[in-house]
Amino acid sequence: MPPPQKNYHTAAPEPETAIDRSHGDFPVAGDSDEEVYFKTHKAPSYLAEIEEQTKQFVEYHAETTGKRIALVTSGGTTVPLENNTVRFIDNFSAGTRGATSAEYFLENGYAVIFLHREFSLLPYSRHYSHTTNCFLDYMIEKDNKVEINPEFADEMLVVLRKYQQAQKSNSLFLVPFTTVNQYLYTLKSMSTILQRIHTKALFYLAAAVSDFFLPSSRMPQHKIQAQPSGKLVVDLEQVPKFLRRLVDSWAPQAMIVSFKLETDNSILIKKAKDALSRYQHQLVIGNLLQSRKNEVVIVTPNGEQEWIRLTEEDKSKKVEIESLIIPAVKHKHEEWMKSWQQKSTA
Ligand code: 9Z3
Repeated sequence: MPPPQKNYHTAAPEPETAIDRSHGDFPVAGDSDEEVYFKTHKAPSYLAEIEEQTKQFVEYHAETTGKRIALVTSGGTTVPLENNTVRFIDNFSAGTRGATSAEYFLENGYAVIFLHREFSLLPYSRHYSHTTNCFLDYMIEKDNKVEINPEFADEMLVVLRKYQQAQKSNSLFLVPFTTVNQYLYTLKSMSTILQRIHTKALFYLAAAVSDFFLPSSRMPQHKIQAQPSGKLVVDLEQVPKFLRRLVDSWAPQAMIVSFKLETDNSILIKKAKDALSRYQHQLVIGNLLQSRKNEVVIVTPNGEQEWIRLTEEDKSKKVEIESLIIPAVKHKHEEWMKSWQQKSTA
């Protein structure tokens, strides 16, 4: 009797074509950089709590409002150089793009998870929290009481109403991070939770995440002391390219929009295209450090480029470029959702 058929097979090579082992084995397939990263770096202690709150937020909108959810990342990241951190490396981002975009997502009917660098700008309060817009300048004293300066009151009322509406409708969920490690862990957890709403999730990755970090295995516990050489040499590693994982396994059905920041105009479009072909996501918004508040370019995987620019008239009316970016992104998101629908009915 022939041996019972096995319902699995192995990938063992046929004896006649077997690899000549005398030359030594191929290296065992290694973990990806992201896997190594998560194995060798601890999750922030508060992560479980944030996961629980995120689940509730996502569940609420999935069950009650049916809104799409935009996960907006915003602000810079710090790269600590010591465990008890006295020194760290940081970057310029104040979170203006992220905070402003979050407001326009809310206005365009989205619920927003705002994953932001702690103490960077927040939606709505950003109008009064920056050093050039100190909230105290909006106040006056009258009859021993504090009042809003009538000059600004109308404008403030508009912002206040929008802010309260976002709160009342439970449409804005604020989640802070500080370090690259906290950012990566939180993004990973949230994207997995957002799988619940499939294509209705949109990632808008505006945070300026550091490309380099100091692995925890090499991080000194205490403040770095003066060196005999008189120099401080810092040996950083490359932050793993997590975007690929986000696209192919953490949030495979979500629409993913990343930003590409350059300072040299001549390489911006090429770098945006490279990112799209490398990570296989849906949209890159390119911007230059110098002109980021006045123009951006939206680049799609099929090579289309759409510049969004503020006109002189827009600028004089204080139009914010995000008020033009978000409807364009929303439109692309709608196309993305439709393309999935067509796939599933085909
Ligand atoms: C951006 O390009 C944002 O638009 C800015 C916004 C950080 C320029 P602000 O906070 O600035 O409003 O002052 N964000 C993404 C920057 C980035 O690090 N992108 C990575 C890259 O360029 C890809 S994820 O390689």
